[in-house]
Amino acid sequence: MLYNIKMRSSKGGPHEKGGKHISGAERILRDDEIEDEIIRMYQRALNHEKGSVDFINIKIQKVDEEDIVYVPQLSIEEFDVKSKEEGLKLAKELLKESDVEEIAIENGIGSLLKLQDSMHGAILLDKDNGNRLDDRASRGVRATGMGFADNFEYERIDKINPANDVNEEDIPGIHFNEALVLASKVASCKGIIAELCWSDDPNYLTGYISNETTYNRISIMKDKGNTIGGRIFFVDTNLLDDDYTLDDLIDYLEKQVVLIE
Ligand code: PML
Repeated sequence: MLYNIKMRSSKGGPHEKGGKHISGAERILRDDEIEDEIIRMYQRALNHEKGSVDFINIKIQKVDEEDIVYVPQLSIEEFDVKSKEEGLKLAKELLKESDVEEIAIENGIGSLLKLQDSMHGAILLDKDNGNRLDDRASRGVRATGMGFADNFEYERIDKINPANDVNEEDIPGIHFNEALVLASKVASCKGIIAELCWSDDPNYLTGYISNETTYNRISIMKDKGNTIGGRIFFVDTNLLDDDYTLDDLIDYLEKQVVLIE
């Protein structure tokens, strides 16, 4: 039996009542793995670099095995840069190689740089003209319902980046592992051709550009101390039609359970 375990924490009340998002995590686990993970998530919510919380929600939901889709993990490329400027320049090149048009690249990076607060989910942008496609304002579209098919991967993939001066909640590489799982699910979503992301954790400077095959990890994409991060999903609207609409694409991101192999 498999279960989806989700944690979200905030300050100033629950997210839906205007609380500020502090942290979130998600796993898909067997029943015998749940207890330890709940304690880890609770501790992680309590001890976060972004500050103390007054709301923690931990949800456990059974997953029907016949509803699971299995998709491959993206391959990983690592780029070591010396500054945010170099990182953002490289990000633009990688997005261009991923078939995102210049105007959409500028809008995507500009949208993240202009955020006044971190978003809970992602902004969906048209990869050709850079127009925003979702109507979710600062909430965005949250990709959820994913995990490694083999949870041992969370311990095995250990890629610590010295640029990030963070306490990784006793699980080395946790940011990376979780982002890799999310990006692999997003890459499997019909219509999405690329993703841009950097973290809202003030001491975590690494970000990535992923596309349909590769997770391109860039060592520095923002200034140290910056608590604002987010995600942009670039959508090829030519792949949408009456049988597969933007709502179907969003449903896949939000509801389809996906395990990464
Ligand atoms: C996040 O915190 O959600 C973003 C994490 C980005 C991880 C980048 C990496 O280490 O590869």
